[in-house]
Amino acid sequence: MKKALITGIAGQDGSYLTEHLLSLGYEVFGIVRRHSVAENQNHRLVGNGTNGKVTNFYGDLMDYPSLARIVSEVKPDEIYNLGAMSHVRISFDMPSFTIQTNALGVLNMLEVYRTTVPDAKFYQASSSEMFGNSVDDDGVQRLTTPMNPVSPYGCAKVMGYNLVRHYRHAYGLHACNGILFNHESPRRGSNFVTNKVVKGAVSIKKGLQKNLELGNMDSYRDWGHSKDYVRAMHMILNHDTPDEFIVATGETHSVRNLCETVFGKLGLNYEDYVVQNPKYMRPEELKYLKGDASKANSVLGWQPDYTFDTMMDEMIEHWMAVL
Ligand code: G4F
Repeated sequence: MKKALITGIAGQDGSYLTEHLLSLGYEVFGIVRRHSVAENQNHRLVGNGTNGKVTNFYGDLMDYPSLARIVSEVKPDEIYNLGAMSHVRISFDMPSFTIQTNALGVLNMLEVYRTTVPDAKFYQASSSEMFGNSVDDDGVQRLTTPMNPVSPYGCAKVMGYNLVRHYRHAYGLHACNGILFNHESPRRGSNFVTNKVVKGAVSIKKGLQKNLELGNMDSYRDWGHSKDYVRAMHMILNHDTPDEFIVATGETHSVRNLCETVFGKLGLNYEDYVVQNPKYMRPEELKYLKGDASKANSVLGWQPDYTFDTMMDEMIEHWMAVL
């Protein structure tokens, strides 16, 4: 039985990855940060079939002793470093914490990995936010597109990405980067735009809310489903050679189009309800993302199951049931 250790196991991707790895017969271990509301620590892992099947430890990417203790105890075959401060706008409010967690935290994990279980495999959750406003002439970001991050989050992720490559080359480690474009699901935090729009539109439909306040409506994102993307993580890590891969749908939608689609599916016109609030604008905005996942498609055989439409249907169905 292979052992996988997941940092950030309590997040959207951590919870779907746990389910995927359990279905493949892995023994799964996770690291969770202490939260003052005990129930909030692992609510995504409760009631989805993983109860009692996962061993979680308290730890933190900034707490080297906790990482060293957990890795020596578990001796994982695979490490998935998904832990991060994942909200781009909030990274402008907490730049130092973001850099510490998303850059130095990667360094801490890599050091523990190198010195404790160097024969294991290491996956780093790299991000399309690293590209910033770089885009090739044909309107696509690919592995050769320069990285020009436009947020503390993006800057930190570039450092993590480079550290992983450096550790691979310097120490011969099986350390990989998955550059994942935006990926969503009903488990997405409701302060990210997809779930915020879906939850808001369903609340309006049910008469629970009058309007929805958003920031920039004219940015574009390449939105896939987290369930599809965690499958790619496992494929990336289990490819013969450690490498970099982009995971994306190759389709882009504006936030405005997201609103139009979601409100439209509920028989509403978004223009009647959506208002802009400068509070949700960013000091510098990443305007456009559309990824080229052709290497993941051809080398790994990865393909998404969800489309933008089926993902939105699933998210709407979720909030219709919850609210
Ligand atoms: O949903 P978002 O907050 O996602 P963002 O910033 O693209 O970051 C996500 O994807 C990255 C991959 O590229 C990940 F690395 C990162 O961890 C995270 O998962 O915002 C998407 C777009 C932005 O352009 C934002 O300005 O939606 C725009 N937006 C407009 N109104 C809003 C809002 N975003 C949020 N969160 N809230 C709003 O009210």
